[in-house]
Amino acid sequence: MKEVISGLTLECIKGDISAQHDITAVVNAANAQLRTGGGVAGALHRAAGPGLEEECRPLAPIKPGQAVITGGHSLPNRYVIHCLGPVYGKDKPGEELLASCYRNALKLAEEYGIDSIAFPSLSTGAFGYPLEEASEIAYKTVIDMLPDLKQVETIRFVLYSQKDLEVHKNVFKQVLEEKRG
Ligand code: AR6
Repeated sequence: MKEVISGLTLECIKGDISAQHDITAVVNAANAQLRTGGGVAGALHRAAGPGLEEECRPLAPIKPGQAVITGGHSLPNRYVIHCLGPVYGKDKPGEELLASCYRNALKLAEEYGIDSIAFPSLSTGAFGYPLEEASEIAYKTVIDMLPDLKQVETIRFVLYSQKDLEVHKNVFKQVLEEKRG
């Protein structure tokens, strides 16, 4: 699903975050230590190679809601933006911390002149955030920021399964309807 809003393209697709060849910056669902892990972090660190963990070391630890940027190493992307999402039910307020991840990642993208950015569904794997709730926060936060973005032209959500993509599509439509009244 793809929509042009305030001149920017916002889309959601099924895919692997470590294989987004046409995107300048990919977002990592990081851990506080910015080390490799399961899910998204595992896929990105594997594809990037050991240089990514090395570059990450002096930037760690990060706090929930925070975002830091590194190079992409062997990934097809110039940059990786690492976000630490909240652990559901533990890091509070979860909604605000999750929204901060999306806001801080987009702020970094603007600072670095990044034209395209791809997000995974932060916090919805190992960190246990219910997908529907998390995706509502993601779309509301991103759509609210669109009018202020000068560098970013494309924002993509990459979902790992068809089921997750369907949830995202529905929430995306719903949030758009609410915003457009
Ligand atoms: N591409 C796109 N999405 C993916 C991929 C992939 N290759 N792999 C998993 N997903 P998670 P979190 C989906 O656990 O919840 C890590 O081990 C997955 O289905 O990667 O923020 C870190 O080290 C889920 O919907 O991130 C941290 O300790 C979503 O991406 C912790 O897990 C996020 O799942 C971070 O947990």
